[in-house]
Amino acid sequence: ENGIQRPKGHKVSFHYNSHVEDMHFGKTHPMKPWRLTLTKHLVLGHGLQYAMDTYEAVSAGTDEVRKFHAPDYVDFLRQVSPKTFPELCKIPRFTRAIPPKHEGDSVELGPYNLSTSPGADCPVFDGMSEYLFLYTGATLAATHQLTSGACNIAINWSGGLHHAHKAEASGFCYINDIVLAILDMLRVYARVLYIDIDVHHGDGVEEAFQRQPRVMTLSYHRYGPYDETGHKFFPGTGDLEDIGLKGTPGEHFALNVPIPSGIDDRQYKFLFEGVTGRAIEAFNPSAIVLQCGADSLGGDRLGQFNINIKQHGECVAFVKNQHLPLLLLGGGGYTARNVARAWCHETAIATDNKLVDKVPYFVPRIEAFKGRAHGDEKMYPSFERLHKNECKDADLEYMVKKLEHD
Ligand code: ZLM
Ligand code: CA
Ligand code: ZN
Repeated sequence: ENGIQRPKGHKVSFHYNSHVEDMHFGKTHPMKPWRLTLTKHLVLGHGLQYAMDTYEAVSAGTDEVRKFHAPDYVDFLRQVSPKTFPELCKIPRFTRAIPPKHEGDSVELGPYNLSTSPGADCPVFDGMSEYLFLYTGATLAATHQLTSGACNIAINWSGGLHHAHKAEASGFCYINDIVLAILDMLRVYARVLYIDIDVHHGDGVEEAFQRQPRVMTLSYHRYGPYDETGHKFFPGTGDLEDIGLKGTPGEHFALNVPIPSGIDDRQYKFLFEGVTGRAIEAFNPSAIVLQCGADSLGGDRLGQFNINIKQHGECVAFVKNQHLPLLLLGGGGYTARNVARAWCHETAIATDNKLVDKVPYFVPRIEAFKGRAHGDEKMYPSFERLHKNECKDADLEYMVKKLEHD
């Protein structure tokens, strides 16, 4: 009676394993896997499971992860935990990866940019190894559903970790499930378009395919000085001029849309639909991967954009309307309640459903997460805190001119 129906004319598969929710990056670390609990409960509360095929994910295999990552890095990730970390750091094969110390370093880094210091972006935490291979397993299962033709849209909200490098963790990302998915898709599809609406630059994916004309990467992100301190917004790459590795076949097959803070719905829609539409026209992809990082929403703890869930969802709808095999992945998103609302809304878009205002079925309240949650996290407060910064249309003009030229 909530009116949830299976989509007509296409199939959606949803990949998830609740085990990833139990992980803790550390007390005040911005990445909170329990945002996936909220997402799951909203999806189930609305009855969206009846509109798709749902699959419990299993861990990715070592060999599957080695298709992109260095063998020694994969071995390290398989074995690492807070208990084993000090011993692993002494093994000669791994000590090569320990970066030199610099005066004034606040966190002590171990091999592969991993650390047990409290302030680290990529901490070593309990259950970490299981977590990494599970989110990767979910993405690979979703990919297989697509490439085998079992579905047209496959979803894994626990994936989309776009910063991980071949032999280095970066920005809360350890295994680059996106690169692994695209490598697998290239066995079936002639050309894959990767689109990234996370507020951060999708540097790991761009780097992996910078010489590759069969993959076009397109990232929309905050770019430029973070604040008055002059520090750049992470990861500091993704300039308009970065178009793939010069002198290789991959040149012109990377696109970057650097955006000032405070961009609103209308401006984002204009940029996203204009640039994505042209990219699809020119590249003629056989399949699309969309990283749906929810830290591009207004009010995000790390993000600096002003876009609403409605516009975020319209990006998904625009890509879906291309009627190509589509892999939908998560990514960033640090104000948990908004992440859940966005990804539930986008699950509804993928399955051609409209959600009712109230969740029809019982949904456990946030109180269930006491001890892990910050006191300020409530389930459904109104969505009002927007960033003060305003993005002037003129700030976007230069970019549109440049992109039109290319
Ligand atoms: N310091 N704790 C987005 C990845 C963004 C690099 C500056 C660490 C944080 C942040 C970690 C508990 C995606 C940087 C930051 C402080 C060097 C970033 C631990 C707060 C905390 O309270 C924190 C003590 C931590 C990290 C803030 N880190 C904010 N921004 C970025 C990485 C990932 O959304 O794109 C995809 C999932 N890192 O700015 C520093 C330069 C480390
Ligand atoms: Ca992005
Ligand atoms: Zn992000």
